[in-house]
Amino acid sequence: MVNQFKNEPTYNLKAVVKETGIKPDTLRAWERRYGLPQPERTEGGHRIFTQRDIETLKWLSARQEEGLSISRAVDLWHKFESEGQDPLLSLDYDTGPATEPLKVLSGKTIDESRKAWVAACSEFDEDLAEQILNQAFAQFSPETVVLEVLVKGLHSIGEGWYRGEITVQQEHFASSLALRRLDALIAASPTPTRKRTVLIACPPEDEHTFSSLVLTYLLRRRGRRALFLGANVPFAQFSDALDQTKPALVVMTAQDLHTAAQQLPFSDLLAERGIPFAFGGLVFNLRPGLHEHIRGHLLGETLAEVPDAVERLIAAGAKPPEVEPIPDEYLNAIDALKVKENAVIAGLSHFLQDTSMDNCHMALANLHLTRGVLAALKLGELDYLNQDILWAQGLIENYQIPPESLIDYLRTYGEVIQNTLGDVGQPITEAMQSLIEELNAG
Ligand code: B12
Repeated sequence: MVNQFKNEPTYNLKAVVKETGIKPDTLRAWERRYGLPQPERTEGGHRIFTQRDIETLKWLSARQEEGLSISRAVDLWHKFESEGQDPLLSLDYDTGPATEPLKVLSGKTIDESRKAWVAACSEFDEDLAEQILNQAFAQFSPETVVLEVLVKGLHSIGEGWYRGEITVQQEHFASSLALRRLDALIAASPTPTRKRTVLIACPPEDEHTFSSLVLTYLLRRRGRRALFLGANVPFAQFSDALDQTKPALVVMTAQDLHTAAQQLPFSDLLAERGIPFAFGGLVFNLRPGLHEHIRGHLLGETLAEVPDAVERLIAAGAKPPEVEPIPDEYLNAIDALKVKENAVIAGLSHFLQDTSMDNCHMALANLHLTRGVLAALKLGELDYLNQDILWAQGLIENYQIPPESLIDYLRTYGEVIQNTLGDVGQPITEAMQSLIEELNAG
């Protein structure tokens, strides 16, 4: 039998507990009941484990994460051994008919696992993608696999889509595999040991549930009662959910400017009710300082930081920070744009009908820009639009759309705002001009 893991007894119980996250009592019980693993003893009678023992424990724990009971996981281990296979090198434990020979081998680094997973998803090879994940879970801690394979893998798939190298179908396929695995991990996570609840939600119109699910899982692994409310959570009746769940903290994740602003009514309500509010997501990483406009706490730049940040906030009973009031001219522009949004869109369609822009792109651009403008006004800083425009500029270049169409579009948008809203639309018209200047300069 292949045995690539070192067999010298080297690690004491404390080191093994730290490395595997398995409690000492559980380790002893597995040894007593199943003889798996069976560490040697020092002269003083203390257990001393080999690297292989550690890998065995991680393997058993990974099977539990996948939903197997410990006795079933041990049976599976023995089944491999009885077939002359090393369980640590075997993933093909489907009890159904024989499947294709394994295409991956154990011992990959986590970076290699991620690349292999992304490649398998891009090939729509579901079996292989799943095998790679199973193997990674047997080799590394679940947190490592979630953060290093799923999170970074989806990130690189998203960037590939942006560059025009990955199709929407490949991205959706990879996302759905990642989401499915996270659901299974969450369903199999241990019963909470910490009583107070963390309520997690995506703001209205944010469909990006993946990060919220990751942080739900990370918090559950720490024994925290984390309740995920789902995508696109409406503000209406949110107060009732607070009454029912009495959270110690509410967390929202937002990936773009529009949904960052959608958090504002929630942050105000939570501040009024004295419930701490925290948030994070790509939009905050791309716009330093944006978080200062929301009455809550930024949880950091990465998902890995979230569990510690959450515990710190709960322990401190964090009070909401004060935010600068929004200038009156912005408030007036928001009211006017909301009332006349349909007229603005009709005006844009009229002026753009003879350009190269097709109706579908135009409808998307109108929706995104108007939402972006409203969000930037509500967050008190029209410069936050710059990032969106740079993103749109990169996207259209990557998809070979003529770059001047963006400048034409922004100019028309400014003119339509001027015609429809009059003076009250001045901050928006000026913002369009400065965006055009920036694009021309760059
Ligand atoms: C999967 C995906 C989708 C799926 C979501 C499925 C789901 N249920 O989650 C679907 C198809 C629904 C989708 C839709 C859209 N998407 Co999308 N999507 C993605 C993708 C590929 C992954 C999103 C994700 O889970 N990110 C989490 C991880 C993988 O991303 P990350 O940025 O590396 O995360 C790091 C940090 O940002 C940070 N972080 C992330 N979240 C959080 C949360 C907290 C609390 C903290 C502290 C930190 C943190 O920590 C991570 C590192 O540890 C990204 C690509 C990307 N780069 O993120 C695009 C992306 C987010 N989507 C994007 C866009 C534009 C859209 C759409 C508008 C597309 C469209 N034309 O309709 C819609 C909007 C839908 C909506 N109303 O919300 C853009 C956003 C651009 C921008 N910068 O504003 C991205 C970046 C793609 C791109 N490269 O352009 N999307």
